[in-house]
Amino acid sequence: MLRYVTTNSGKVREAREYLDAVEQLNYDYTEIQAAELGPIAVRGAREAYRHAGEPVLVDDAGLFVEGFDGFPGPYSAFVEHTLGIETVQRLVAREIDAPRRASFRCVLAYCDGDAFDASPDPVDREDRAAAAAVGADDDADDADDPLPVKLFTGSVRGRIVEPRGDGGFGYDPIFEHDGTTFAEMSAEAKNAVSHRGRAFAKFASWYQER
Ligand code: ITT
Ligand code: NA
Repeated sequence: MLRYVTTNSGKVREAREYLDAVEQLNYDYTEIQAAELGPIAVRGAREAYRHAGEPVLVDDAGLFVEGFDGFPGPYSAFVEHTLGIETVQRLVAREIDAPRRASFRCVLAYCDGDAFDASPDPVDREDRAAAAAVGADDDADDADDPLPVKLFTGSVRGRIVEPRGDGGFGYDPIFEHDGTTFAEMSAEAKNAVSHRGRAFAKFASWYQER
């Protein structure tokens, strides 16, 4: 049984479209402080696997505002809970000129205790490049942890706008993609273009083979 390790039920709703068998494991693994999502997800997946003793999938995501050099990025959850998304939107509106570009990124980290086939498939190649981009290889202080973790990534570009819509979760009301905020989209429409949808589409096809 695959455990999707998250405290966020919004993530679980979206994952269900790709994996109907997925079971949420509401476990708050340690999130290390890092400038990128990759090392946070890798460390989290190892800790969650050691905790659960069965296959786990960890999802680390964030909102990266271009004009703020990627902030809040890996600190998105902390910033959502301290400032709130409306304050983030007002700060962006005050400090950054339109079009106020931003992107959502998602890193899925899978661990089942076994090693992975090294033969590169197309998804592998794409994700290895993306994993390098999210800094998954820079994690010097646990480079000697032998537990293998496989990463799948997804991202989507958009812009920060005044809040609209009441679907989705987190920063969805202030993130507009092609004229529609993520909170104005159905879960299916969001999945079709979102960071998480893209990462899950890759993960699901790989996982079905495994
Ligand atoms: P877990 O770590 O337990 O999975 P979390 O909500 O803390 O849950 P993250 O650490 O990945 O998740 O933090 C991601 C932050 O970015 C958090 O504030 C989310 O609300 C937000 N976020 C992630 N994916 C999002 C999405 O698809 N739409 C809107 N906001 C999102
Ligand atoms: Na978290």
